[in-house]
Amino acid sequence: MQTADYIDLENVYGAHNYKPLDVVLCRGEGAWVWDVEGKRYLDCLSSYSAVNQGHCHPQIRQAMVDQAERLTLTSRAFRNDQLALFYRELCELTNSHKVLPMNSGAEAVETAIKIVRKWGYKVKGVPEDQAEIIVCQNNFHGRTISIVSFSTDPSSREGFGPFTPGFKIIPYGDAAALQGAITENTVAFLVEPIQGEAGVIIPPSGFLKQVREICTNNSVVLILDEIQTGLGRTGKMLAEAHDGIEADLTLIGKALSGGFYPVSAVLSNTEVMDVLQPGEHGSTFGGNPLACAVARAALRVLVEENMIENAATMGAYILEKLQQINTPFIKDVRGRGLLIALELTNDAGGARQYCEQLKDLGVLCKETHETIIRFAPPLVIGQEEADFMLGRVRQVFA
Ligand code: IF1
Repeated sequence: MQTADYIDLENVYGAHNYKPLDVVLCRGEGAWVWDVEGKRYLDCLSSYSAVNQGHCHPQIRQAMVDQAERLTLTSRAFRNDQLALFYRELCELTNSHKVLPMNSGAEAVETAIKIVRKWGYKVKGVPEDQAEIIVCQNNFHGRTISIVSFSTDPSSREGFGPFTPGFKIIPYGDAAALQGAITENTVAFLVEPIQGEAGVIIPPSGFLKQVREICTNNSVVLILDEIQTGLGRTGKMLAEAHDGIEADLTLIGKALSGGFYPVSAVLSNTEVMDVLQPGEHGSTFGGNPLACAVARAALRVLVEENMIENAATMGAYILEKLQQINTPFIKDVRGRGLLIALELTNDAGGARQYCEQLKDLGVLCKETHETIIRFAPPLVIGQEEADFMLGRVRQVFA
């Protein structure tokens, strides 16, 4: 079968909820992937930051194979010998007190919403069913009904009502708006340290510090969604470290498994998570031994192979070189670590066509919204690979 055959089959049998680039991949190694025609591409999306460690990292793969031969799933009705070690290693690496393991990012978000609501009623004294959670405009936290209930993106919401109540929306990066939106029923503020889907929007400096203070002063739980920004992507283990703060609840997913398996987690720095009692929350697959073994290896290689430092240095290098590209079609280049966006001017003709051209030149990236190209290569990217990518980007703007 060739590229067109796979695409035809997908169109016939699959739901049409995506519009992917027409490249059919069948192999990956490090920062590179290959399509079914044997053509090689530099992956500058990293499966939306789920393969920070590079594709098919040999040590993560080995951990997965070894564990798959021993034990894959116990359910949480019984204990397994990977979970405790996963908890301890994750807490030590992220300076957290407690972990609640789930599978997808959206599930971690849902879990945090349940925790802070319960905390609001049990500890803060909010009247039953009155808990409010504050979120930001242009947020992206996932696709479940509750999460799209507080999305401001029409295509995420339209036709999916009725929606879950209890959310208030404020502008991103506006600490005064947060202060103004808080009432005695506010239980939490949920925010991305950098808005990914919105186009790599970096808040004004000092925003997260002010947010931290406002949340502390008003007994509001600060939930940072680090599902995309966490685990090295921005050049720190967690993006919160750029602002020298700590969230009360931190959500991670994606790269927690290095792309081998869906693994997510809610991390807690406070007693908030203690409100959950047996039977009140869980998941068949959450915390299973295969997931834990994979995640342990994924975290280990991230640290041992200095991927986070590499994200900081290569990210700064790529950002600087992108900023030097001289073309009337680029409006802004911004980023932190290896989460980088090129925003095009309105007359550039749309980001999609540049992504198509880059694909033909051997670089895979994806537009977000009409005018923004996001570059988020695996954190293992080297100088030569960065130069390969930069050369191709210069070429499409020449
Ligand atoms: C898709 C974007 C990235 C996330 C944050 C929670 C989740 C995500 C900050 C939910 C997921 C994804 C999902 C993916 C596209 C993607 C994405 F373009 F939509 F914004 F990464 F940039 N919080 N992000 O970014 O995690 O339930 O998917 O595991 O195709 O929808 P999930």
